Amino acid sequence: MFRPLARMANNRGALLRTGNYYFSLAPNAGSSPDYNATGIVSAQTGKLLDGSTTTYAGWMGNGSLPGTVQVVFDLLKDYPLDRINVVMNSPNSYWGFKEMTVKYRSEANTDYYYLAGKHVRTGTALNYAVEFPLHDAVARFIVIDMKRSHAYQHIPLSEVQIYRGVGDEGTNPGPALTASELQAEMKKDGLMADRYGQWIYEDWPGKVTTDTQLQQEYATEAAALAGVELDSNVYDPYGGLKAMGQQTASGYFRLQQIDGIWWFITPDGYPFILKGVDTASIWEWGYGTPLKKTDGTPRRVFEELPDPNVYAEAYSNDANGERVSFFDGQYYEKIRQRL
Ligand SMILES: [Ca+2]
Repeated sequence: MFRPLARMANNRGALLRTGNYYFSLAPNAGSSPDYNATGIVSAQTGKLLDGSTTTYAGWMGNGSLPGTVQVVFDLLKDYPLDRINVVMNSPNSYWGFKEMTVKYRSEANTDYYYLAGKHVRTGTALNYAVEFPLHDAVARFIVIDMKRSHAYQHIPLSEVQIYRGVGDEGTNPGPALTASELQAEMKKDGLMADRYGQWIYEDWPGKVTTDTQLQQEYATEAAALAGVELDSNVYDPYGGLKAMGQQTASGYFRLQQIDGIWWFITPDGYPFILKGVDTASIWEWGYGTPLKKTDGTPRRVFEELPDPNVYAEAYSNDANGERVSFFDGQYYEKIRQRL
């Protein structure tokens, strides 16, 4: 029986052992040859893709070492990926990690996406592995961040199992990144916010996915509020409770004790209960998000920013730095629908 060759070649699940990787900090423990590796390590000879979960790169903790160590992989071209399994087997209880993030990007995409946000270590098992699904997303570059619980914790990294997904591999890839280019990759941000300012990596009821949905929500909200009016049989024009009886109408808001209880009194003389929500103003810059890092370079955490020509009010630049508020951006999007 004859089948087209392409159909027979289903490589889903095949382990990729290709390309190079680079450590942010040379491992000072574990199995050679990664021990003390300060340059590019080949996937063919390194210990992270050697198929053994007992060979590992390790970082001994001490008071002066960075809290986070990183490793970046260059697969040399784009691959569709099924999943990445990061194995961190500890020789004893002094080894482990606190949390881990994994992010990836394809060759053409300049921005990184995180895989499943952030993984926090649970339990105390010495043999630990974290699986990150990619669902055939295309990646050439992968960055793993591993954070210590405290300065003296040792971090092990035994094996990084990169499984191929279904799809086409990249064609005409650029040259392998140099050590300094790989260092630059490790410093890049991962995207966090979508074009509505929402967290990218989770879904929830009501999460906005289209402009049409936002417009519909405004229309629904406007319709719900259209019939709302003050019941003058129950309230005075300031919200004072008529059933409580009228006190002196002084023409201003004031306090008065009635039967031993202090009340707010409206200008018309009716008691009322003051319910306040603090700092809900859309002008409150606590809702703004910094656009730049402390070194002045852009934070690459936004999939798409509000168009500054349409939503100029979403931007501010003052003593707090340059900021964007998606709250304002959405606000003006809604207002625009009303016109
Ligand atoms: Ca290994």
